[in-house]
Amino acid sequence: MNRVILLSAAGYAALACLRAEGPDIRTLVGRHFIPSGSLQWNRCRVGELLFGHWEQKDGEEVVVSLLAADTVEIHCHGGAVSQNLLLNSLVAEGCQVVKWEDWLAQNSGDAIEKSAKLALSRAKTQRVAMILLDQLQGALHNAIKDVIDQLANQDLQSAATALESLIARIDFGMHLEKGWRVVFIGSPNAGKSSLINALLGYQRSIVLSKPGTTRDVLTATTALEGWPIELIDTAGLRSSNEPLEEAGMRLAVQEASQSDLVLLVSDASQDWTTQQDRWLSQFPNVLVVHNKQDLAGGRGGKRPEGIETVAISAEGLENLCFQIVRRTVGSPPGNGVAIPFTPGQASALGRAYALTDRQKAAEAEKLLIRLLCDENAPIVQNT
Ligand SMILES: Nc1nc2c(ncn2[C@@H]2O[C@H](COP(=O)(O)OP(=O)(O)OP(=O)(O)O)[C@@H](O)[C@H]2O)c(=O)[nH]1
Ligand SMILES: [Mg+2]
Repeated sequence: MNRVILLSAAGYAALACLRAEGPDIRTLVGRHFIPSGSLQWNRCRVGELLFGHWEQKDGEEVVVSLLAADTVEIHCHGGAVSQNLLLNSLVAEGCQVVKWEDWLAQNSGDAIEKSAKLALSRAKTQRVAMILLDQLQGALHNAIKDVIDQLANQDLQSAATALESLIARIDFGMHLEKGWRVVFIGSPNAGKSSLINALLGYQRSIVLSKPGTTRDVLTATTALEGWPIELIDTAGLRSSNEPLEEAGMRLAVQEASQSDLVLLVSDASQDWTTQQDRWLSQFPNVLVVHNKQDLAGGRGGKRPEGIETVAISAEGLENLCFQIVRRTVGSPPGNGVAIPFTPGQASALGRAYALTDRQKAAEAEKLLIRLLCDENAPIVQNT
């Protein structure tokens, strides 16, 4: 069966890449591809690529590469019109369209490799991609394989220690794809939205000198030190009779309790309040920001330790970024380290550790073998 797979993400790339494969694919492509110059498609050798046009001499520009006798890769403009033109021509020739996720699943070695490829396609930053690439190249696979060997040798102590260090990296790994959530809370007008805008470098939140400007929860993702971080702007917290504003504040507290870090933004030109003390103790991971230092003039009474900023001039923002990363990402693992990065891996490692603890080496071993294999692999039966 001849088939075609759109490998590049729609709308994101300047170029699109289609893979076409099957016993007749060379002939089918040849009916639509017109090479430029003197080169001929039927003389093209494996490994060569040709530039030309699709359907007509002045048609869509394409680069066609013969990867194998039955595999062709076609590159065209990244827009939907160009991609669809090529796809439709091949579908009209009887090619089956295969989703790239399915093609990837069929062409990946083990379950971890498959998950790493999928996660890589969604990586928001290069730094995250590098870590997933390590896993794709076998870092996690090898670490699990070592534990399997230790369990097979009845070395439960070493297996448990190795599992403990893998489990310690789960929290980090689970954030790679979704990023870390940082919620900005504080009194109205303290400068929460201004700080977020300054960190993002553009006007995303609504900033006005009237207290109560932000009434909803606004989220923007950015990269700090190469890590994906979600900055969440909330409504200023104060007593209000306005239902809309009250709803906004409820959302703010809800967001804060589900975040990785709460930034308690205060106006340094105002006194520190007992209400702010209450927020400080309400959330487990809070970082205090004393904003509006330009207006503070040594006022503000006794204040807890925190970061001093001036949102409107970006003063103190470098330190703020640094502290946000330290308090969320922490100290990232070095190159080539094994990192579990999916909920399935996390749960299997946790269960294997519990089994090791109960001296059930054989069961733990089976579970980890299953983790390396595809879910449906017949090698090991479900325990
Ligand atoms: N002088 C000075 N003004 C600031 C600073 N940060 C923010 N502002 C100003 O303070 C006002 C309120 O800022 P916002 O960022 O809207 O405050 P907010 O905390 O988001 O307010 P709400 O959404 O109402 O809770 C705006 O006029 C800002 O320009 C600062 O560091 N110094
Ligand atoms: Mg605001």
